[in-house]
Amino acid sequence: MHIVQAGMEFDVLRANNKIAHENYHLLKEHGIKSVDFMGSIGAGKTALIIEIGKRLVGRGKRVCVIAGDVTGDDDFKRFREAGLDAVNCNTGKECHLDANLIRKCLADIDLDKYDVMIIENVGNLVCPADFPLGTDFRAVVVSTTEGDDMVRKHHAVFQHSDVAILNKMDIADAVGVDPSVITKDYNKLTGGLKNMYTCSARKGNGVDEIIDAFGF
Ligand SMILES: Nc1nc2c(ncn2[C@@H]2O[C@H](COP(=O)(O)OP(=O)(O)O)[C@@H](O)[C@H]2O)c(=O)[nH]1
Ligand SMILES: [Mg+2]
Repeated sequence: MHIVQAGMEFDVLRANNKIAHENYHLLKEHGIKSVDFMGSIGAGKTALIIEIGKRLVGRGKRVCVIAGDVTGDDDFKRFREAGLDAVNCNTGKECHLDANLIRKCLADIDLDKYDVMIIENVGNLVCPADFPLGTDFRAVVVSTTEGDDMVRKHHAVFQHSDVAILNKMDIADAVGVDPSVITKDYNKLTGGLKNMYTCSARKGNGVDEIIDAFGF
């Protein structure tokens, strides 16, 4: 029984990776750079994407955001209210986006209109890691309010991400978290090869450095 389940899981992941590959090429054919933002509920993904999106639009980039959520359109509305083009993508009950859902979203978007595609994944530090969507970059956002053990507890999502971000630096003191504990854990996990970006989506500090990391 266990072996059958493992086989099924392997097939699902393989099918996802194949479609992710197709999404990647579709985005490339249209000259679009893309990033998938993963992270817990409340880490500040929406706030950070709005800040990044607005700055990119200010630099003349044409930006589209895909708002991934289990149900509802709260984040989609926040993106639109911030003046960003956005598409809502509900998973129904799944705890992560997958490449097939993104393929369906991309089919409804006029890709010639955009330079940058930003995807907000469903709030979750576990499941999205296994499901690449076909973006150039995968980013993980954690925040000081989640405590100082996020890297130690969630190796996989950090190992599967190109860019790691620690948000809510403005309230680290207030919640009694030392950010250096988190950044040191990340350095240890990545063998010192990569640094974690620190920022405050609320205040705007550190956001330009994250944009530079993507090369948008
Ligand atoms: N103080 C502070 N609050 C933040 C920051 N980023 C996001 N928030 C707040 O944290 C809450 C969750 O943010 P949201 O963007 O919805 O998180 P998401 O669930 O990851 O998309 C909201 O009330 C935000 O205003 C930050 O850098 N500093
Ligand atoms: Mg959100």
